[in-house]
Amino acid sequence: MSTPTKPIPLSRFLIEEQHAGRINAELRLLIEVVARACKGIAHAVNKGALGGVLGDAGTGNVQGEAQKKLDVLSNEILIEANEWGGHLAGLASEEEETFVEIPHAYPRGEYLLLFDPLDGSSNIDVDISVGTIFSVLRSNLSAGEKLENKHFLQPGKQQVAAGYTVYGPSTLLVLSVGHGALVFTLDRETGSFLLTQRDLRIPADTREFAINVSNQRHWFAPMQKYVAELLQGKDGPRGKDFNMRWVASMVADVHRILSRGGIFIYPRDRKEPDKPGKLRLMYEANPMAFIVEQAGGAATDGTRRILDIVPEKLHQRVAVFLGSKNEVEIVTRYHHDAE
Ligand code: AHM
Ligand code: MG
Repeated sequence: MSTPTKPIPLSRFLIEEQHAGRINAELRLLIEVVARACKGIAHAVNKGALGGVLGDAGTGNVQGEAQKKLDVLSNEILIEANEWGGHLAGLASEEEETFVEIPHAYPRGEYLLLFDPLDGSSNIDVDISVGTIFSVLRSNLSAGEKLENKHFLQPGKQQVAAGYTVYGPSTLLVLSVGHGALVFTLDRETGSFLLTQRDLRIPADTREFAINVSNQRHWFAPMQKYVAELLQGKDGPRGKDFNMRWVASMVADVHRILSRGGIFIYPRDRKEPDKPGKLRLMYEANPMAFIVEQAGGAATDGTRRILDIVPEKLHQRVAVFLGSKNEVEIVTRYHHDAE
C-alpha cells in the first residue's frame, strides 16, 4: 500500500530532504549525478539494436562472467559521471576488479559509491527488464588518509542511501535515504524523474515466491523442505496456494515484491559450494536489503540479517532471502532449526 503523491521532480525532493536535515548538499549532488547517469544508461538500453549496444563485449569481469557491451558501457557512464563532481572519495563496481580512485585532477568528497551498473545482463539481448543497483557509504577517511579496500568493507546498516533503477516498460528509480522507500518514474518528454510513490510498504504475508528452481537438486535440506511445502499449497502445512515468478533480473523481481509482496531467494547451494551464493553483498544484496527494510520487509542470508554482515571482500557473495517479513522469518527459522 502506498500514498499517491503529486509528482514532484527528484531534484526538488532532494532539496526538500536537504532542508529537512536528512541529507547534506554533497549527498544530494551524488544522488542527482547517479540519477543523471542512469538516464544515460536508460537511453542506451532503450536504443537496443539501433544503438549497436547488444551482444557480448568479448571480455570478462573479475568474477569470471562474460561482459555484455551494455555492462561495459553502463560502468563507463557511471564512473565518468561521478568521478569529477567532488562528492566521492572512491567508487566500486561489479565490473572493476579493485575499487576506483578519484583521479588526482579532481576534488575528493566524503562518500563511497558502489554499484552493479547493469543487473540482469543475461536479459539484455532478449528485451527483458534490467537495471542499475547502487549503495552509498561514508568513507570515514581522516584528513590526508589514503583510500584503501578496508574503507569499503562496512556492514550494510551503515549505508546512507541506496537505490536501484528498472529499465522496463517505464524507467523507474527506487530510492531510500533512510526515511522510507520512494519510487520516481522517468518522464521521457521532460527528462525528469518524478516522484510517483512514497512510503512503499511490502505486505508482511504473501502467496508468491521467486527462485530459480532449476538449481533444486543442489539445494541444502532447509531449502528443500521450505520450497516443497510452498509447492504443496493448500494441501500442505502452509494451507494456501503459492504462485511463482522468476525474471532473472534481481531489480525486476525485487521491484515486483516491493509493489505487491513476495519472497526472493537466491540460496547457497552445492553447485558451487565454495561460493556462499551467487549475488554480491556490497552492491546487490546490501542496497536491496536496505530498501526492503525501509519498506517494512526483511532480508537475511538464511540465518543473519544481511545488513549486519561485516564484509571481508569487495566482491563477496552472499545467499539472499528478502521480501515479505513473515515469509522471510519462516525460511530463516528453517535454516536456524537445521543448524
Ligand atoms: P548479474 O549482476 O551478472 O546480472 O547477475 C545477477 C543476476 C540477478 O539479477 C538475478 O537475480 C540472477 O543473477 C539470476 O541468476 P540465474 O541466471 O542463476 O537465475
Ligand atoms: Mg547484478
